[in-house]
Amino acid sequence: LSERLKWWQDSKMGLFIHWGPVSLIGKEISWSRQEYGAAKYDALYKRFNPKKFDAKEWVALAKASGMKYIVLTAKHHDGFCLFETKTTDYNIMNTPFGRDVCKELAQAAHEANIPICWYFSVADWKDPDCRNPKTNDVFAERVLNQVKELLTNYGKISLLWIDFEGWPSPVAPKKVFDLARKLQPEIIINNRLEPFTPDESHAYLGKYADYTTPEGFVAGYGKTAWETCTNMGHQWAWKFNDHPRSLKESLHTLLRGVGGNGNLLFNIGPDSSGVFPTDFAARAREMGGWIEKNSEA
Ligand code: FUL
Repeated sequence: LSERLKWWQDSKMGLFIHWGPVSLIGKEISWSRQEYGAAKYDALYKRFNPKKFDAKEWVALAKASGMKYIVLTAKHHDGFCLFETKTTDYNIMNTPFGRDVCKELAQAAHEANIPICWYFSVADWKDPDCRNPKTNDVFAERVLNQVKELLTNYGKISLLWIDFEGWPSPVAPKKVFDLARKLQPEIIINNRLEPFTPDESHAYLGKYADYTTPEGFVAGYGKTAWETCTNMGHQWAWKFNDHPRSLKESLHTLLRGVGGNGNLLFNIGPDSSGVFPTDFAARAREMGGWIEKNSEA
């Protein structure tokens, strides 16, 4: 496999973070929007004020847990941007919090020398132009501008975890890949933008992608680079009364992946105050301790 992927394949485990105003209600990010009521969901950001958010703490947790890269939902399907953007008012700067989360996390990650990466959905359930036959071109431009902001304003971005929620993609895949690779020549990009395999296993590498992304299960595909993404708990975003998997199950998930030459992108959702739930943070640190203890000097 290519040199460009080496740091990432050597990393073995990364921290996946699904976060946004939805953490105020403890429901699933994006997918709960309809059921909860789109208007109500879309207004949550007006009271999103995660005063305890401390980027350095997040980075410290990843480091102590043996997680060697961080992937944050800069934008999920609900369209909310955790970064300052000129493309829409629906962003973190217009919350009572008013601080650019991506900027602070990128800065802390760079200082600690841990690769920072963005999860980015090219879909947007709030934006009426998305997949609108008349205005989708305008929408696609908007999305490309967001990609440009995310890959220009925050220093080195090591990986782009692109996603969307159903075929067809509202933005031409090649445009996203070309732009990303132009702005960040060494960037690693996942396979989610190209057609899903029929069983939705995300096993199809596609023409442009670097690696595949099995979700919720551990499985390698021949020589293709791969990374399982799954939850330490039971939902991507923070959930009331959730609890982490046991240490044994967490480690099994990691080791089955590593044994198959894959990565584990382990997800924890911070709460609406900006903090990782104590039991999740503790479990993550336990994993780090186990790795430390069982690694050769
Ligand atoms: C899926 C998304 O729809 C989920 O909400 C989550 O972000 C997962 C990693 O990818 O396709």
